[in-house]
Amino acid sequence: MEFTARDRLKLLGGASAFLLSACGGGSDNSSSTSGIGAGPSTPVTPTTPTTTTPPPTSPPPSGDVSIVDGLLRDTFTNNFKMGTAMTDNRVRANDLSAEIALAQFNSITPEYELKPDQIAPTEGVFNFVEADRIVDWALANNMEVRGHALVWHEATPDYFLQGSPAQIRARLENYVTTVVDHFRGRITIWDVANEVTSVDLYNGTNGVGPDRDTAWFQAVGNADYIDWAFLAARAADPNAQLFLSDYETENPMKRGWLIDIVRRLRARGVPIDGVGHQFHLQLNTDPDQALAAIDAVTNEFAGLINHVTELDVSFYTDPGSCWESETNCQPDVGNPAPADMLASQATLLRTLFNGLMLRSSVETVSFWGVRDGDSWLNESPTVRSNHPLLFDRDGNPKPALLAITDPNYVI
Ligand code: 9MR
Repeated sequence: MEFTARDRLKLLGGASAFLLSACGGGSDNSSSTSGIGAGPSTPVTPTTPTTTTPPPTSPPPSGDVSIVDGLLRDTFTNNFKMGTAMTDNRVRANDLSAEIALAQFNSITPEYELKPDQIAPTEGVFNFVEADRIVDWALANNMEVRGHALVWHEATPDYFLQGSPAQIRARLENYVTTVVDHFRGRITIWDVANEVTSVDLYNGTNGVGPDRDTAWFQAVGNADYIDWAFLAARAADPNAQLFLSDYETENPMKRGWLIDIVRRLRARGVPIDGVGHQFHLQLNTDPDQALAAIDAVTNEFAGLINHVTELDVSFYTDPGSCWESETNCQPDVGNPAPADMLASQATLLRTLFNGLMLRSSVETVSFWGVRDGDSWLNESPTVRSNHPLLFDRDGNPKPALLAITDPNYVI
């Protein structure tokens, strides 16, 4: 008798506190549900069965493993919320990833429904249908919602950038005010500005000081648009937490520029509550550099919150030419994922999570998707199998998940 991942979720949902079987490849078959390493954690409390469905009479296929309902969020309950990106389409399709999200996560970031090209594709016309639906789904299931993102140079219709700086400012303020007001009391966290830090890491020509030379920067003539968005968001909902989020803060140079921008915002009295670190990592990323990014924010700005906003660990380390023109991309590693790479990923994430648990400024850690097949990294920078998340394509927990939730799991 074989069980699909969906079957096992149903069997386990809210009912059992045991692992069905051990994962192949080195697990010690421990069913420990305590946190990783020395960090504070709360053991998973078995919940009262809500169903009379009997447990399976035969074990699932060898090498298969299921996890108890709530294992992820409960492991880190004293440390931070566990989040994932999710789409309204997946929720409506009753996709397995949406089911896993309900069972394992307590923070949701709508992957694109809250972006300007979705909410206001035409000037003056606001469409909140999809955004409302996924936000209300998350709230109905007791999940926090991260609003992503008010200002970004991508997923933004051209009309936003037309006219004089004063016109651009008025349009941006109207957009931010309308959107934040619409979700006031429902969305408590906003990525106000996304990816505004210079990417001038190598060639010295693209950035302007710490600021990224985005279409917004060019249209306005400087980076004041960041200030405008934060001020409007604060005015529209004084209770929402306002974030600046960016990728590659694990790179010391980029991190330094981001810190420069935050320092400037604070010097100007611009309201910012936290920094989001996307952490789109690779197997060869040094997790200590990611932790150093958290520490840099905390050391420089006492009281600022840190979120990990888009975590994934790619199996590829491509040259810049792959991202720019899809040339010299690394060859497809195939599917299923190579065991040694799964182990490297597990080791990296265990070190990262052990460190995150020790840092009290970290309040939410979000993966950018649930199952490997969901990830943007299967198409970017080129079409290829990638395995960057905690669950495989069939919804089975990967070694990385077992490594971060069970200190006794042998990688
Ligand atoms: O994963 C997202 C993809 O589904 C969307 O089509 C795309 C454009 O809206 O955005 C992707 O998410 C990006 C995020 O918003 C910002 N950081 C990089 C993410 C991957 O491109």
